Amino acid sequence: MPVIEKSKEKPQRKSVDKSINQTSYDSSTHSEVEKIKVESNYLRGTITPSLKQQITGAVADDDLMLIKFHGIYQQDDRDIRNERRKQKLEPLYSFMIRARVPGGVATSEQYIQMADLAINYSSGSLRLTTRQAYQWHGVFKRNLKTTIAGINQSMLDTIAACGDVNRNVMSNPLPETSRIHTEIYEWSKKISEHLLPKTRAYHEIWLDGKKVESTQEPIYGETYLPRKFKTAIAIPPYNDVDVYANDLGLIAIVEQEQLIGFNVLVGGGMGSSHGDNSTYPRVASLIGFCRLGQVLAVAENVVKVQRDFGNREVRKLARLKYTIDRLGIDKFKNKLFAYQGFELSAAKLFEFEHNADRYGWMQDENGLWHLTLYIHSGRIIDSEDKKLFSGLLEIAKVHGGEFRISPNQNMIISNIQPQIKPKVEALLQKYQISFGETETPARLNSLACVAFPTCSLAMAEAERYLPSFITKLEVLLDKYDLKEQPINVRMTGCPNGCARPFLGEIGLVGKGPGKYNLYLGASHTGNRLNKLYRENINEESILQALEPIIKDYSEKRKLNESFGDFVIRYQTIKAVSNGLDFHS
Ligand code: SRM
Ligand code: SF4
Repeated sequence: MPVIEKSKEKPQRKSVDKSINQTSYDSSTHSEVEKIKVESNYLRGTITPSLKQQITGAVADDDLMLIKFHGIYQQDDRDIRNERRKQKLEPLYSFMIRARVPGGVATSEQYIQMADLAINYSSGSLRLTTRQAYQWHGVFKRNLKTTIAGINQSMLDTIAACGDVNRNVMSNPLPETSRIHTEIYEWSKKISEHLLPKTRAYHEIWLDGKKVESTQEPIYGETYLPRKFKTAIAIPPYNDVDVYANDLGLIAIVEQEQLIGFNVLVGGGMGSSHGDNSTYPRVASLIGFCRLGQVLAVAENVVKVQRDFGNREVRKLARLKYTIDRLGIDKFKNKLFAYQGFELSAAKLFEFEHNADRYGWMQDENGLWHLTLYIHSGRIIDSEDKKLFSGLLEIAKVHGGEFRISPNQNMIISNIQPQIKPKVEALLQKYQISFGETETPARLNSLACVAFPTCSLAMAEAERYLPSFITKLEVLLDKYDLKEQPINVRMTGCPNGCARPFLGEIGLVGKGPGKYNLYLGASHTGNRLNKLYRENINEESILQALEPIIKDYSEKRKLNESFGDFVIRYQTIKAVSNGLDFHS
């Protein structure tokens, strides 16, 4: 069934209400982070002296927040944290760097440069993220500037890859219909550029750029946004970007093979805190349709409404989803229309099939080849049985096309000329890299966040645990003749939701070491949240809880009924159509 929500309003111009800018800092109510931002001189803070300070591997406390805007997180190796504490050593600090890669697209040349930086300055691996970005883990403070400069030399950057600004703009990575895909990719770049912070701090600090005294931030102002902001563009029928999990989601509308505009979704997000029902995941609300010429204005003004009405007192309630639920969707729309000076028209019909990736070889309408490789949790690393890091680097040297990251942490070797295809195939064989043809759909559809040892917020394992959990799940699925059934499993080490676990047909969210909350009932298309089924249970109990449901699914499902839809129809769990019902 097509998903549709019609807007009742007719498009008409409105004037902007000039009295609605509430960005100024209020020390009596605003959070400490707001103070750091406002006093940072547009994200400069004391980062430069912090980098020079040799007595510690860390940066100054206030700079911890500011370096995120430059695409950098300070971390420490949690596997050895206690040991170092016992030895009275400071934690082994290092930094995670995240590149901004709109649409996840990099040329082969850029890929080679990024792999070289991984070899020279980080842990020797690259991490593909759930938002189509590259991450380097384990970069020491002394190597930060060189690594950032290297990323910039490859014509990529790390600006706004994190922080209270618009992050990497995602778009559908597989260029099946290459012309439409190219257009969408261009939009993801344009939106990303349009919403970049304008401060020159990044260039001054990391690239030794000339100091500029006055900085203007016409979109963000000096306090930037109350919280992170995320944008994605989906091209139906594929929702591989998980468009409903974004603050701003755009759904490409193609009529008679022409891209005519976008349906607009607002207020998606995954993050929540265990035991705090004021926080919840939310799927974004569909508020209308905009033409191509309007999309930058829509993106800018959704950001501006959030800038002015988002919660600056309590950070955990600061995302756009809470702003919208606090204001009410109609009031939010009215404000948006007033800011942008026009209304959206009624949303157009669209339909999604699923939110997973399509693996293997695909030839586009221009005769170019694209290969989607399954990469476990996006970790590009050499292991005993698979030389993934070395193999991809060698492929990049012969291929001359592109590497595209999928929002499901996989890699697409893209735009391969027909005459190069045999060379790529030979290298895949040489380095024992399969594209997933030997894996079950359950494994291919699974996602795990980074969690231990680098993530400071992890409560349980995810990336390191998922493979063995899936092996056990596969045994269960096999027992009930479901081994070929695509069920998407999403696991995270905490409820922040980095692998979008609340959109998993089976969601596992870390509660403590070896313990997870089990969630069931999300749709296979990414437009319905799951719900808590069992709390704080270990592997044995998870499998025990799942077995009777899997058995029923095997025996009683309708033709083509997904696991997520079955557990709702079979009343194993209540459907959650609205984030506010997540805990009820
Ligand atoms: Fe995330 C924080 C990793 C996608 C929601 N996320 C973190 C940090 C930086 C931990 C921290 O703040 O110290 C993690 C670093 C771990 C590490 O060692 O690399 C981290 N998030 C990731 C990545 C790498 C997970 C992955 O396995 O790929 C993803 C990087 C995406 C990117 O390229 O930008 C990643 N994070 C997400 C997503 C998925 C998405 O955006 O589609 C979400 C849920 C969507 C959303 O934002 O609501 C997500 N991350 C969070 C949150 C909760 C935000 C909230 O609204 O409550 C945090 C914690 C925070 O911001 O305070 C967080
Ligand atoms: Fe870390 Fe939690 Fe995100 Fe996993 S979900 S990467 S544990 S913040």
